[in-house]
Amino acid sequence: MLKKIVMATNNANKLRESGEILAPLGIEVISQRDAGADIEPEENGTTFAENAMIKAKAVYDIVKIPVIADDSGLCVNALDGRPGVYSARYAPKGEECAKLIEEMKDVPDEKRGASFQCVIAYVDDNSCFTVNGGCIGKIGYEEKGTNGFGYDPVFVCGDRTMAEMSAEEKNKLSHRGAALRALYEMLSKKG
Ligand code: ITT
Repeated sequence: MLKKIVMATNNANKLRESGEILAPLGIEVISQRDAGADIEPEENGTTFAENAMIKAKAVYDIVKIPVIADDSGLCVNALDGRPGVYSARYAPKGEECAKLIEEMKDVPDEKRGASFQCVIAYVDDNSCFTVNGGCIGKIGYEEKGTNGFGYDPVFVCGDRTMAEMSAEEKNKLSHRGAALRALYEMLSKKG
């Protein structure tokens, strides 16, 4: 079972969370920059899986050791699944929650369902595959909490937003936690 993996991301929060989730499973996550791949591939796919694979392959071509990439986003039922694959481009960083609250202001309680989705792509010398994870919740009416990143302050899971949870609590429930645990299962079978 491999012990070290490079993560193809420029998002420091994804890198931190993935490290926290995989460390107890015995896998160390190294940033693409520390592995010598300072790139930002164009994410021109139309699905999470396509974009995750684009990022993982681009970094693998440089580092030639096992790579994972995370493509993720928030899918809001009342918005027909938006912003989805375009979550990072929905609003300038730091303004995504305010914009979403505004767009959802007339949506009643029972129609505020949403999910976080995460696809992890894995690439090494002789295999490439993707695994998925999801987390169901609701869009809140105001931002709450200061932990996490992105849409966490408006994503209500149980009785709190993800930004009100500790990193450990979020990682247990999150789409990223689910996808990375599925990755671990796949790698365990692979040997
Ligand atoms: P890389 O492509 O470099 O990995 P990115 O931030 O551009 O970084 P994505 O294209 O996958 O990554 O966009 C994912 C966006 O979805 C991210 O920027 C957040 O706005 C949102 N998102 C994903 N996971 C999240 C989480 O756990 N909590 C809050 N928001 C999240």
